Amino acid sequence: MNMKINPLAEFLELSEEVTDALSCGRPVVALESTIITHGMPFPQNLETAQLVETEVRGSGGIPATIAIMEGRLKVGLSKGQLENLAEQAERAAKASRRDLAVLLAGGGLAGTTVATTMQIAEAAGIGVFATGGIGGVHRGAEDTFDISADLAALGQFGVGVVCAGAKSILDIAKTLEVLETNGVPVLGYRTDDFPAFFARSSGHPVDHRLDSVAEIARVIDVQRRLRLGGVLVANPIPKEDALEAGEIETRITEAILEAERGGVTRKELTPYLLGRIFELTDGQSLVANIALIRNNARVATQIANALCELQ
Ligand code: PSU
Ligand code: MN
Repeated sequence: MNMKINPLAEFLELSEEVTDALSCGRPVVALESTIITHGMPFPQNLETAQLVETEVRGSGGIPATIAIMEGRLKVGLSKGQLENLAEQAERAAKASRRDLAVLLAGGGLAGTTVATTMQIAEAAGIGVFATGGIGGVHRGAEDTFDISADLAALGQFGVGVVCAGAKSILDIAKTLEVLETNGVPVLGYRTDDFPAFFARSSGHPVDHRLDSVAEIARVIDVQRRLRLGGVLVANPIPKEDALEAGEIETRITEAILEAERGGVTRKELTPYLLGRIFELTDGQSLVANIALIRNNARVATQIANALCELQ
């Protein structure tokens, strides 16, 4: 396993349960924690994190929520640690890749983004990761150059990331272009169309449609063995939970305009937009958000299971 030679190993701290599961080839699913610290308000952030872990267990997997605590890379949090992170969200940092060294050197507390979670999951030997939506190319990036580090990480780290596409706070066409540049296969799980988080379709096609978790697991397996980087699995929000596309689009546009007027940029931009969308939809977006993450956790566990069967 590459864990031994990965330089991050020095800072890794796997829970006993995750260590055991990995050593006996049981399915493990990595989960990010920026959604806990910066993606949702308390106490919904804690409730969601717990529901997602329960979803993984219910599908026969072991959840490995990843976060930075006291300068250690935690893989698999105890009940108390998860509660702590959710309650202390206000003082936790948002750890993208450029923040890692500072947080490790200084002993900080942080939620990990998709980028950092992928990096840590790969170092821990975990092949599948479930999240809600990835970061990407922001609208207006031709002026701001605001492109999430998630897109570079997807090209680099050998992990399959199950998401519900990307929120239309992003420029989805440009996001797909950068994924292509970075060599990331975008697989649609039972869909031809890249989903737009709250809506099942963005109007942009995926690279390849695959209708079974076994086929997806085989692609992730080859990608990892050849060290080609990550795989993005796009899993649309369940029909019954999807929001009306026009309605949510109006709210998103409103939130983006407010951010521009308020001069919100850089690492604050994504959390700001997520928070405003939540407020502008009277919490309706949060209900959809929780439903799609649970759905992603379920599919990710099935893929992790199929990956175990290959090995
Ligand atoms: N998009 C969402 N929900 C989220 C995020 C993005 O719909 O919670 C979080 C993820 O952790 C993602 C990060 O990795 O924001 C991207 O932040 P930035 O755009 O600053 O790279
Ligand atoms: Mn950014």
